[in-house]
Amino acid sequence: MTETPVLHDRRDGYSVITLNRPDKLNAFNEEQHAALREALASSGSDKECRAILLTGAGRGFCAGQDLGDRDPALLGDSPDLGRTIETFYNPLIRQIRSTDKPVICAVNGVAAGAGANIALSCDIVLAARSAKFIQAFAKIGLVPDSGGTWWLTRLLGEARAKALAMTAAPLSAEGAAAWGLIWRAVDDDRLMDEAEALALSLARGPTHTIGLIKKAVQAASDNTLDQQLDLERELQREAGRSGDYREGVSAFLEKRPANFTGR
Ligand code: LHQ
Repeated sequence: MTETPVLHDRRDGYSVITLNRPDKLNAFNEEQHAALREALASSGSDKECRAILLTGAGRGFCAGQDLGDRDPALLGDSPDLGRTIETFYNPLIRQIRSTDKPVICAVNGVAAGAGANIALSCDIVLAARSAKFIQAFAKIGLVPDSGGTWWLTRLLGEARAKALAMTAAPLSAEGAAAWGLIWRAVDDDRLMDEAEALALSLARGPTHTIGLIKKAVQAASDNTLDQQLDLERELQREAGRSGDYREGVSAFLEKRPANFTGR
């Protein structure tokens, strides 16, 4: 077992968080959950950190739950997996969705089970061309969790959602990008360069406004158009009072690059 289940690297304006149990394809045990939550929380509260990049060590991104830790043979007659979900996975997904900093996921290899759905909960997902997304749950008699049924249905529609979830068929990175499940598939050897360039550009962007954009887009699918128009009005009011709006317009009028401070 690796000593540090999550690596947390602070870079120039952003942080890189790496799931680090490569021998298990970064499958989650409780230590890895705690370390990831802690790394996300500390990036969230760090004023110098304006974007978060999540990836995996080794050849996989994440194979979901470490099944050795949830082996029914060891759990007794009436295991309560709902408790695992409520204690570990749901808070993690809520944390990723509610941090106002953009979370980029660089899917470096297979993303299976909850690992696929943790990737899909991030704001911008890049995947190595060799990576695959697998809703592996049905293969072990479980239903997709960590928002899987929500992401698949919202992003792909019922037909594809049901087929992927019921068959556990792997979906290639290119297929995921073509279907609109992720942002882009990139060549394997370019993945981290592209992901880091994206993190850096977001870190140098109007961070507060990017948080407002995240809030608006996430609210859109639950809102009517009228509600969304009202929300946009409120968020634009807030963005219009930011220093970055002032700077963005000055830079445009002066034909120079904007120097955003994130406030
Ligand atoms: C693993 C795992 C793994 C342990 C690979 N655990 N060791 C929530 C609530 C509570 C309980 C249940 O779960 C959940 C949420 C979930 O995530 S359920 C879904 C759990 N995940 C899976 O069912 C995926 C299981 N893994 C696989 O199907 C394959 O490993 C994939 C398709 C991901 C990759 O296949 P390969 O590239 O052929 O790699 P491999 O199978 O040879 O795995 C490499 C090693 O990693 C191997 O160990 P070994 O000692 O033999 O080298 C695997 O045993 C280990 N590993 N996933 N989830």
